[in-house]
Amino acid sequence: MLIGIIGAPNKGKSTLFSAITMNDVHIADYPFTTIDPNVGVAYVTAQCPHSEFGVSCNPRNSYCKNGTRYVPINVVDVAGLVEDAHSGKGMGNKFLNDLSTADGFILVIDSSGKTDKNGNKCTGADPAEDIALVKNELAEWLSGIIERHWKKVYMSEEPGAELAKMISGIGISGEVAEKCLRESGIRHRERDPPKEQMRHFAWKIIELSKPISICANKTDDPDSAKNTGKILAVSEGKCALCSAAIELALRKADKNGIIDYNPEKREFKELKEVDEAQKKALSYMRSFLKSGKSDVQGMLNRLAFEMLEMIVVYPVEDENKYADHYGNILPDAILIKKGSTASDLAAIIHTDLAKGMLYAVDARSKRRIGKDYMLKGGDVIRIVSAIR
Ligand SMILES: Nc1nc2c(ncn2[C@@H]2O[C@H](COP(=O)(O)OP(=O)(O)O)[C@@H](O)[C@H]2O)c(=O)[nH]1
Ligand SMILES: [Mg+2]
Repeated sequence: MLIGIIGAPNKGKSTLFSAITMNDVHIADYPFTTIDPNVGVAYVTAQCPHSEFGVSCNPRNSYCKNGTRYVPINVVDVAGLVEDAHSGKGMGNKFLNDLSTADGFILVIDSSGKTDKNGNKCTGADPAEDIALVKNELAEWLSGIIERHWKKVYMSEEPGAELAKMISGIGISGEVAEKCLRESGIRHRERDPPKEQMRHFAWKIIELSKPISICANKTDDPDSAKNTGKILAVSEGKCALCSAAIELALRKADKNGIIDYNPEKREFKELKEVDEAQKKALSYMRSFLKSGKSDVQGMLNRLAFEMLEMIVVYPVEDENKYADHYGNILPDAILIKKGSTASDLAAIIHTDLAKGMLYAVDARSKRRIGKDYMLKGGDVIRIVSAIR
């Protein structure tokens, strides 16, 4: 799973990226600091079944802390998207194209209203306008791609299938593409559809294929409070408040062994004696977390589990020990689309495992389940296959 962090310059994308990946990327105060897309690993959280089974786990592809399993996802931090990026302004189309492989987006906006749409310092900007700007750029970008290849589509007997092929990187089916075409009022065999309809069509495709979570950043700024109401109203519940700067400070303090930070519960324990200044900073951050003005982990989890409809399952090779054949207990946590079956899980683990699959076993009930068993979040599953 790949999440793209998008937004205009200076909204805090790299700070957020740095916080959730704890990678050191260049964070600075001027546009276009990020020259190459940065890809890093962040985590979504799920309850680890180890405590339920009364065992201790040995994770391999993820990690477990205080009963919570941290499951990796990929994140890409992209250079600021400015108005008219689709026509080559700023870093232009290269970045938009880099994003086509993302499954979903986090759109970072500056809730303090102290940066304008180009990322320059100002006062009283309307952060909600940033949302419209970025959405517009995404729609223009995709409709540009479609327009360039439109001839093939309108010549085709199956325009939906042709479209799906053309934008296959976006992961949309022929039927859905056809439905979007109809809803945008574009007629079959239309040689030159009006621009507005094309843009509408492109936006529908993005909405269906790439969920966007709005990240109202810089909520630590006192001016933020007067804008958050409007931001929440225009983002249809798909919005999280965030202070990337405070999240980064907390995760750094955790990494340096000063605190034990639980990003899911938004609380921390102090581990070391600290000086007066640090004490003050920690006490400020504690009350900030309590105020509910930042929920970075919640944002990542909602994007993965609600908007992208993923679940976490735990494949094992021994349903009695919950282990792989080396004896590692609950080694892997796999993110898989809701609605997937036991045989879909087998295919993710290994093509041979899926080819020779006979049945599966639910490690909780120890019962045999069919290949078409629909997986539930938290399932611990053994795949039994004639080929290993
Ligand atoms: N007050 C405050 N400033 C922030 C926050 N996040 C980022 N910034 C500042 O905003 C500026 C731009 O941040 P950066 O992450 O480079 O933005 P990008 O251009 O969107 O990647 C820097 O001066 C950051 O320190 C935040 O949560 N609160
Ligand atoms: Mg940046």
